[in-house]
Amino acid sequence: MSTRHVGFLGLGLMGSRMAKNLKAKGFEVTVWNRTRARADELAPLGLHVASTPAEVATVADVLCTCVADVPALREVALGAQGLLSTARSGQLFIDFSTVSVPLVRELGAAFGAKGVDVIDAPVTGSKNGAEKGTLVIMAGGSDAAMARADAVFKAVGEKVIHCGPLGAGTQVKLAGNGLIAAMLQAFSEGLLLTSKAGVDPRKFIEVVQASGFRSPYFDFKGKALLERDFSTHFEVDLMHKDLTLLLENAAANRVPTPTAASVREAYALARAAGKGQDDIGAVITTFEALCGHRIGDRGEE
Ligand code: NA7
Repeated sequence: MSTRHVGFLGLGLMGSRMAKNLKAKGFEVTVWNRTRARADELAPLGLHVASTPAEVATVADVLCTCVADVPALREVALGAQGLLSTARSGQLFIDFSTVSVPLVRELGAAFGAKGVDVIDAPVTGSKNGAEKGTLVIMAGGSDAAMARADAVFKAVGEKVIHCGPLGAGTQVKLAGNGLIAAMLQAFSEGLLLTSKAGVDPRKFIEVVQASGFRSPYFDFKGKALLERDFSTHFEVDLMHKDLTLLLENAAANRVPTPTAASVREAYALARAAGKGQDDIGAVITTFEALCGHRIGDRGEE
C-alpha cells in the first residue's frame, strides 16, 4: 500500500507542526483533533479535516498519532470511533506520543491482528524541533515497517534511531526524559543556589559550559531562565506524566530510580502551585518562591 496519504491525529504543540511539515513535504494529509477548531485551522493550508479517528483510517494509508497520554491514545486508537474500527490490512500505524510500553504492545497486537504494522516513535526536540522538522525520532518496530515509515520520518525529523522491536522507542524515551528532567532540575537548583548566595548565576553557566559536562540544553534553558521566559516548549504536566510512566516502567523491571522519583516530586510541587500548563523551565519558580529569591535578583547589599 502507498504511504502518500497520511492521517494525523492529535494537533497539539507537537502534532500540529508535524502535520504541517508532512503537507509541506508533499504528502496528502487528513487530520483529526479532539478539539475540532485546532484541525480547522489547518484546512486553509490544504490539509483535509476528518470528524472522527475512524474516518481518518478509512482514507489514509499511514496513521500517525501524537496525543497527550495513555487514556488519550487508548481512546483515539481503540475507542468506539477509534482507528482500529476501520483500519485495514496493509496500513502502517506510527505513534509519536510518549505513552507506556504495555499500551504500545497492546496496540501492536490489536492492529497486527488486522494486518496493520505498528511503530512506536516518540520524539525529542520539543516545539522548535517539531516546527523546523528537526526532531530526533526513537523508534521501535520491525525492519520492514521502519523502511515503510522512512519518508514520513524524514518529513518530520532529522534523525531516526531504530532502538529495537515495538516498545523499544518508548523504553528509550522514558529513560531519556528522566535524564532531561534531572539535568534541568540540577541546573536550575545550581542557578538558584549561586544566585541566592550572592554569586552571579551567569558565572555558574559559564563554568558549566566550559566543562566536560556542558550541554546545548543548558544554553537554551539558561538563557530562558535568566530572561524569565517561561513560554511553553514542553509542559510541566506532560513531564510529570512521563516521570510517572518511567517510575511504573522501572518498577515493572525491578530497577531502582531514586533520581527520577525525587525529580517527579519537584514537578508535583509545581503542579500543586498551579504551574501544570507552564514550561518545564518554570518548575524552579516554585523553589524560588519558597526561598524568597529569584534567579538573577541581587541579594541584600
Ligand atoms: P499538547 O500540546 O498538550 O497536545 C496534546 C494533544 O492530545 C492535543 O491534540 C489534545 O487534544 C490531545 N488529547 C488530549 N487528551 C485527549 C483525549 N482524551 N482524546 C483525544 N485527544 C486528546 O501536547 P504535545 O503536543 O506537547 O505532546 C504530545 C505528545 O508528544 C505527548 O505524549 C508528549 O509527552 C510528547 P485537544 O486539542 O486538547 O482537544
